Amino acid sequence: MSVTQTDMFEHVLNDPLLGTSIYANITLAGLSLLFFAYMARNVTDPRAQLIVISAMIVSAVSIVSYTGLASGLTISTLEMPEGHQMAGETTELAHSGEEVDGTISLWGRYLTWTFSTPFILLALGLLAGSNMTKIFTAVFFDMGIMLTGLGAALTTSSHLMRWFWYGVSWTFFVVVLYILLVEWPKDAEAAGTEEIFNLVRNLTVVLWLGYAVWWAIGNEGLALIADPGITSWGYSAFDIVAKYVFSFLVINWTIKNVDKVSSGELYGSTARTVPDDD
Ligand code: RET
Repeated sequence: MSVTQTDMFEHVLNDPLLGTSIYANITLAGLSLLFFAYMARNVTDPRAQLIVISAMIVSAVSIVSYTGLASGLTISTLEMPEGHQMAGETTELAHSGEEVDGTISLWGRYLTWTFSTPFILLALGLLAGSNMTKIFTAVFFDMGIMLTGLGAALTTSSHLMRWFWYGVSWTFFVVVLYILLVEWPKDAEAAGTEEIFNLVRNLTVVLWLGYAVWWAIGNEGLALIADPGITSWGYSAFDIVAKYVFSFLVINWTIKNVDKVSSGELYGSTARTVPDDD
């Protein structure tokens, strides 16, 4: 039997674990957006506004992401290749009790992380007073992490190729980690924002490592956690902290320290320095 989009929609609706992992985040993202808009209502400095907007975009993309999952649009049952722990597995549809081939993949997550996570990095880079080159590099490699992660999730031709994609994704991740752990701390120190930067940077690094490990042990990886509902709740829990708690910390600090971010040089390149008049 082939699985339709309606099947996936109904399955999410009738599987309490999987369903709540999705609906809870739509609710939280919506409430966060309203709350952040209220918090930042008096911010007029454009650079502080850019930090606030970046953080808010993360929640906005999250609503899109989870709506894709809730509607069944970005969920599929995938038949894993030979060698994979879930090869030959079937899934019982929650609404009909019917057994269908394959395991459930919430691949829409990886697709939409491509559009949400760059704004986490933009907020971090702006807080650190980074120049444009480092922000651009972090954003590009970050998008690479997510798109190759999508490749890993959707590849059904070969077990090895799934892990090859995973490895490629990690090489992109190493570049982002380097910027977060080596480059931006220096910038943040120079900008005098190291306290908040280090706090939200630590939160980001720990959680992002969590996502990468979770993929490896979840139903799409080694399937040490074979239940798609539990796998999904893991990401959903990470999302709550990596998106809404992160954004709250960033926005709350920014509205109280507008002076510290407004003077920063976003572009920071030598092209903008005015030559001495002699
Ligand atoms: C994947 C699998 C392939 C290897 C690596 C991964 C890393 C994912 C990360 C995700 C962060 C997501 C966030 C989402 C919030 O909107 C794609 C799981 C390295 C770091 C912060």
